[in-house]
Order: sequence, then structure tokens, then C-alpha cells
Amino acid sequence: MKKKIALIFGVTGQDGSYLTELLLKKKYIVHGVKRRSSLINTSRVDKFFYNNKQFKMHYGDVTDTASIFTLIKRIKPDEIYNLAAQSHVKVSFEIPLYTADVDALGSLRILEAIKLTNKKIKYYQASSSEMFGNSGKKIQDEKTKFNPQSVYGISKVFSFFVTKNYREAYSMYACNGILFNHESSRRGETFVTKKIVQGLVNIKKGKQKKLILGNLYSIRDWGHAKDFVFAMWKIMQMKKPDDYVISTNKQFSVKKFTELVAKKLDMKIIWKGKGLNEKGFVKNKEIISVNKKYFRPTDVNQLRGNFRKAKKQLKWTPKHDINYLIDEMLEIT
Ligand code: NAP
Ligand code: F7E
Repeated sequence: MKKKIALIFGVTGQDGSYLTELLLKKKYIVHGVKRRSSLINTSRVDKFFYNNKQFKMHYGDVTDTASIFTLIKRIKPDEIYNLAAQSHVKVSFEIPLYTADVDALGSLRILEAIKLTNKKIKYYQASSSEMFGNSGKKIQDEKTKFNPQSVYGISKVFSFFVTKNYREAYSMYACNGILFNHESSRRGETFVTKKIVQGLVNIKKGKQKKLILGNLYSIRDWGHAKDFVFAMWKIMQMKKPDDYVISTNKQFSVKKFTELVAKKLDMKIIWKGKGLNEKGFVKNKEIISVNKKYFRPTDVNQLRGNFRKAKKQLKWTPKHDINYLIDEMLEIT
């Protein structure tokens, strides 16, 4: 039987690396798109797949229409996963136009290339719970109205609708996974979970004095990236393309996540003060403080996803809980 061919935009990121691992296990031939950078930044994939003959990397960029067309024509993929993004919400306040170019127009460029090259190619869009923003609903599902709070979230809303539009207008297999926060030992260092784990481990080892955070009261639904890339693949194997919320339906504040990590490191945090003056002490030593530079002009207050549709139709449920997540992050940090 002919092996399936997948093309992954954003292969060098957290999800790209787990998705490559999964697809290679499923006997796909995997092609990944990497950007040119002055220093090599492919460590997330090199470590695991460098010698694998079923895995190939190509230079490209979702802001470069010609490279997208060339890759699709040359590789002739069965499935395209668009994971490419300027994925940091806070950074999207600092580079909004670039974020929109990559996160909104990038998806349209790929969809247009599929439409003009071969409409049978399946397309997965990495949509995000940031699209819900402050929705006014305690639990969000596929029917919840979007109210994004950043150019990142707004760009993802554009991509969500353009994916749906190409599905409906051109009968393409184009689908959205609306993924809530998912983390792992391979998470980028500036996302809050990794920053907390790395910071507290360094403090414990005496390599760092303090962990400086932003909004401690922000609440997220955190899952494990391994489970979430499995959902991406499942979404692409359905008879009909559709959109699915992928989440854990459990939520924790940034403060609670910090306490859970500290507890596993035998550090008991005593909190004192309020607002920007709130501080965390361990054995009377100040190890955590708050700085407004880590706050966003507008933040998403709380997220909790209802994955009932995915459970029913994809037969998907998350396998790893927050304890597993923190243990794995601690083990590999
Ligand atoms: P990530 O670690 O930041 O990876 C993003 C990937 O996109 C990297 O490979 C990056 O390349 C690539 N990229 C950035 N700009 C690009 C461009 N112009 N052209 C081509 N590639 C480009 O993000 P992630 O956590 O794996 O997330 C994967 C996708 O899911 C993203 O679209 C993200 O927005 C979305 N998402 C993530 C979460 C989450 O909690 N992780 C939740 C919902 C949705 P470099 O390595 O060169 O930077
Ligand atoms: O922030 C608060 C911050 O940057 C989580 C991306 O993968 O998930 C991710 O976006 C919360 C926010 O992730 C710090 O204000 C407090 O409320 O880890 P984060 P995010 O913004 O939720 C969504 C679903 C995506 O789609 C994105 O691509 O934590 N927070 N103190 C902090 N956040 C950071 N980064 N750093 C702090 O010091």
C-alpha cells in the first residue's frame, strides 16, 4: 500500500515535533517546513528524527506564497498540517502586523495553494482557544461566540473562518482543531508553564534567585501536547471535515500551577501582599514577585473547554493530566 505523505508547516515547534513522531509511527512519509535562521533552531526535530529516511525538511515560510506553491507541487502531500504561527500572545501586542501576516494570511496562502494545485489535499488549521477570548461563558465549546483579546486571537479567528469558507465554498477537506493550552517538556521557555518549571528548578538548584511573573490569577485549561497532536490526526481521518474543541475540561490559575510545581520540589510557598506587590516566600526567602511588564494590555481571564463533540465523534479523550504534565516537565528540565 502507498504510504501517506504529510506536509507540516511549523514542524520545528512543540506540536510539530510531537506530530512528526506520531505520523512516523503511523508509517507516513513526513515533510517539514523550516525557516531560515542565523543559528540552527531545529533541535526539537533533529534529536528525534535526524536519521529517519521517512522524514525530510525543506526551507519555506508561510509569508512566502511562491515557496508554499513549490513545496505542495513538489511533495504532493495527502495531508497538510498548518501549525506555523507567531504563537506568543503577548508578543502579538508588540509585532501585530507580522503576527497577522503569518497567523491570518499564512493560512489563506496555504488554502489558496491547495485550491489551485489539488483540492483533494486535506488541510488542518491550528485554531486556538484564544479565539474565545473573554466570551462571557464559563465553559467554551464549538458553539461559543468568539471575543478575542489580542491580534493573535483575532488572526486565528480569520484563519478559522477562512478554513470553514474554503470547506464550504470549494468542497475542500479543511478542518479546525480549536485547541486549548497544551504544554510539555518541549514547550518554548517564554510560555508560563515552562517559565515556572524552569524558574523553580533553577531556584532550587541555587542557579536563579527569583521567578518574576505577570497575572497570577489568569486561569487556563492545560493539557499535554502528546494527546493534542493525536486529536489533530484523528480530525484529519474523519469521513467529513469539521471543527472540534480539544481540551481537558479542567482549569487552574497560574498561581495554583506555581504551587503544584513548587510542592513537587518540596518547596512550600507562603504568599504575602496584593496586586503588583504580591510575593511568594519559601522559608522566609522571597523567590517570586510580580512585574507589570509580563501583563498584557488585555488578557483572557479564564478558559475551560468542553470536548464532548471530540469524545463522541473522534472517540478522543485526554490521557495525561496536570500531574503527569508537571512530572514530565520536571524530569526533562
Ligand atoms: P510553537 O512552538 O511556537 O511553533 C510554531 C511553529 O511555527 C515553529 O515551527 C515556527 O518556526 C513556525 N513558524 C513561525 N512563523 C513561521 C513562518 N512565517 N513560516 C513558517 N513557519 C513559521 O507553537 P506550538 O505550541 O507548537 O503551536 C503550534 C500551532 O498551534 C501554532 O499555530 C499555535 O498558534 C497553535 N496553538 C497552540 C496552542 C498551544 O497551547 N501550544 C494552543 C492552540 C493553538 P521557528 O521554530 O522557526 O520559530
Ligand atoms: O500565558 C499568564 C498570561 O503565554 C498563559 C499559546 O500557546 O495558549 C498559549 O497562549 C497565561 C496568560 O499562554 C506570565 O497573562 C502570567 O494569561 O503561557 P502563556 P497563552 O497566552 O494562554 C493558547 C491557547 C495559544 O493558542 C497560544 O499560541 O499566563 N502569565 N505570568 C504569564 N504568561 C507568560 N507567558 N509569562 C509570564 O510571566
